[in-house]
Amino acid sequence: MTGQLKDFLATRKQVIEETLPTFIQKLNTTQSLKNAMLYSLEAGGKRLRPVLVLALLHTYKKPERDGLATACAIEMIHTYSLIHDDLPCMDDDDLRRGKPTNHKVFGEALAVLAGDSLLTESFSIIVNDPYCPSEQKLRLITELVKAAGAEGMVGGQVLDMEGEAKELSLLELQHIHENKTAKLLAYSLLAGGILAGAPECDIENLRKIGYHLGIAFQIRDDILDIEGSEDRIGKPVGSDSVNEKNTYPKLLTMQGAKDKLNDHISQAQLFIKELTVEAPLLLEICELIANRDH
Ligand code: GRG
Repeated sequence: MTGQLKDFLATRKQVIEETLPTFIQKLNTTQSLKNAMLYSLEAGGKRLRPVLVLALLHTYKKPERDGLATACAIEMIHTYSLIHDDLPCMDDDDLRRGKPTNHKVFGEALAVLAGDSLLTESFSIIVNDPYCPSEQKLRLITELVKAAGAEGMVGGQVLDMEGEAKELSLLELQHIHENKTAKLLAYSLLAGGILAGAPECDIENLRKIGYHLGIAFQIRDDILDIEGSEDRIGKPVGSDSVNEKNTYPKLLTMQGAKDKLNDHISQAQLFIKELTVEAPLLLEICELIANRDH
């Protein structure tokens, strides 16, 4: 990773981490709910999705301030999905981001409600963004619903649950992860493009880049569940195999999964080179996704 990318990631992560709690602190609601929301939001994480929004504004030489609210809204939706995914009725995990999961600290009922609030408030954050024109807000929200709802992440989670302990084809696995993981990640790029006023041809390219990066991100996740270090990923390794999950290494062998990951990264980089702007930062982020260790 070049010093420039390292610096970009570190500085933008800090801005996002300073801004995220401000949206929760100002809510006029009970402190116990705010505490449960803040606990998971402040538990760390790579902040990849919000950083991608800011990277797009940077790429189009637009003020990053214009993307900050949407970036935080996406991170809140991502955090809600992790809280719900960890619940006993889903993956039943005790550790997330190196800390006890939300329901272990606050109980199941408050964990469900903290997730619900993070999801709902994220829409309010976009609607109330003072830097974003109304037509952009409408488009941002329409696309967000497609990425995070029944036609996206939630639908993907259901397919994933239904596929457990069944032998899936590669196409079926791809379909699950396109919905469960890739669509929200792709939305981060798309939202950045919309906020930056990118031309329509670029917006369509950003969807393709997001698809390939999202699948690559998931393949790397599957690989890390076998080869990763518990300290780095913040949760036990080997849980996919215990939960009889269908994963890329299981379907393709470890080498096959690594080859597939590289194919998706190359595809993403090809589409990045077709954008109407030079995007060295995005090219480097592709490498980061391919090689991440957490
Ligand atoms: C419960 C509606 C609902 C959806 C859950 C995203 C998801 C769907 C579940 C998470 C399970 C999982 C391990 C998915 C694989 C890819 C993924 C989203 C990993 C976690 O994202 P990171 O690595 O996490 O960006 P950090 O902690 O860095 O933010």
